[in-house]
Amino acid sequence: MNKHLLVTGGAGFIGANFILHLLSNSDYSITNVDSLTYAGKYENNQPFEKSNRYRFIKCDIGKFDELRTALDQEYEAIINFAAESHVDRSIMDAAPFIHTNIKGTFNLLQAVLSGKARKMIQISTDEVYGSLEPTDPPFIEETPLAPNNPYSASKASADLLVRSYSITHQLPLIITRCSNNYGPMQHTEKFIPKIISNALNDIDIPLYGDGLNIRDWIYVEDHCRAIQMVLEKGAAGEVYNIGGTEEKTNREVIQAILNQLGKDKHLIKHVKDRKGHDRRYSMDSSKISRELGWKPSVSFEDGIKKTIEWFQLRTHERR
Ligand code: NAD
Ligand code: TDX
Repeated sequence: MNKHLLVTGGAGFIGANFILHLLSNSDYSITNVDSLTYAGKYENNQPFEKSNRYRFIKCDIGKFDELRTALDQEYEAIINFAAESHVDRSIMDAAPFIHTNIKGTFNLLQAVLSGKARKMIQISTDEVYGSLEPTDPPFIEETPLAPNNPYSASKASADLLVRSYSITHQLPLIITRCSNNYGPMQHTEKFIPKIISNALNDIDIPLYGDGLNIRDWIYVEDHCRAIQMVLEKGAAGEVYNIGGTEEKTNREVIQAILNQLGKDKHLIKHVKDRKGHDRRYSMDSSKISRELGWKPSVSFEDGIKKTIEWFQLRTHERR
């Protein structure tokens, strides 16, 4: 018998890739709840819209009255992707981040507490650990939380709520913390899609500060595989770090994409740095590797090729 999952934020980048992944690699049925903000795209769900294992409910997880419409059955698990996810936006206006990332997570925990789901997986981020210097060892699950911007602070707050419900109410809750994702369907406000789409259109590519900030890049499909493993084999109450083991400076990322596209580096435009810009993120994924047998399978070079192909195809289809 197939089991039913409640996926939140499934019209966004990682959520849509995750639903696509599960519909082809499992027999779960999926209810996708998404409020379709600027970041949630109906077209991301078109490939599976007609599947009889899929339904969509438009709802804001920050409003329990709206969420209730999706709680018409008991779910095997809630997988919470829904979030305001862009650091620059959180610097301009943190209010939606508090609403969705904190209040939304609280509402979902209340749903689990009232028996509407057997467990919940909170999709969190490496940013909750703060920033590393280039010579520091990578983040481990025990690294203290030290968020530096309103986005990461809202995600860390959600993680702490999840932890508290897990301990106080003994609920089977799991947190995953992943590094920077890239791949098909990512919003062009984020760094890699912005580089690709600007370069394809010969528009300047803004590079913040000295361009030497480091991110640990992971191809989205590798992240989706990890979440499925956590869903099926993860231990209640645990945190799992997930990283791509592909640390690159922002300059290196731009150069790799420009090389692939045969474009000139004159497109790079140095701009003012992001406020509170974290210097480096790096993940130690040895726990998920040791305990669940996961490791990344797509190299940065191959992942970038696939991502460029997806954006080229989409540009071509829109013409
Ligand atoms: P995204 O911005 O592309 O998608 C977020 C989705 O959530 C959108 O479809 C949006 O409409 C929906 N949403 C926003 N507010 C909502 C609300 N109140 N109710 C219901 N739906 C709402 O984000 P993403 O990059 O796919 O990230 C997904 C999750 O993964 C987030 O929780 C993020 O913190 C986490 N994460 C992202 C990355 C990354 O590199 N993108 C890395 C680690 C963790
Ligand atoms: O135009 C840009 N120029 C630039 O230099 C943009 C959009 C970004 N950058 C830099 C800032 C960062 O050092 O590139 C790096 C990556 O930036 P983002 O794509 O905004 O990602 P980041 O801030 O690292 O956060 C991402 O990873 C962790 C996601 O957006 C989060 O949702 C996730 O939790």
